[in-house]
Amino acid sequence: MSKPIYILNGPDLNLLGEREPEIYGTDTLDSIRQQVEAHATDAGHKVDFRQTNGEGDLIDWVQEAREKASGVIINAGAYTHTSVALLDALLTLDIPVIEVHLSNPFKREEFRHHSYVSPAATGLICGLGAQGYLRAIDALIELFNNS
Ligand code: DHK
Repeated sequence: MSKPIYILNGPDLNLLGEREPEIYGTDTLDSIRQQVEAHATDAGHKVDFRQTNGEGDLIDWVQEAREKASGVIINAGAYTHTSVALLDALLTLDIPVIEVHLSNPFKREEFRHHSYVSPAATGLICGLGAQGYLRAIDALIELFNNS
């Protein structure tokens, strides 16, 4: 069995469903996890889906992914816009990384237009809500198949 795809979610994403639904949609994080797991399983892949409010946890998980993951899908929440430490951790990976955002940060406040994750990402999917996670799985599988 190949290594799992790590799906790493940052701060406040545990509140999906309640938090600004007009921006982030009404799906809960648990419902997104179920959709993603079913989608990956159908395609013959395993996922390890996690959420934390801590910057250090995200960095530890990215470091763990160096050995244990086949690819990483990351929605770093607000750390996207603040964390050089997360960028440095992501730059150590030699597996594909897809950055995901439920909303389209480029349509929002100026401070959300800059991402510290993007320079380390193979690709970026934003503005598609929960569907973005499913498209990120598809993108990773395509990348695995082409490598
Ligand atoms: C989630 C957050 O929590 C924000 O801080 C980002 C991102 C956008 C999202 O759209 O998924 O700015």
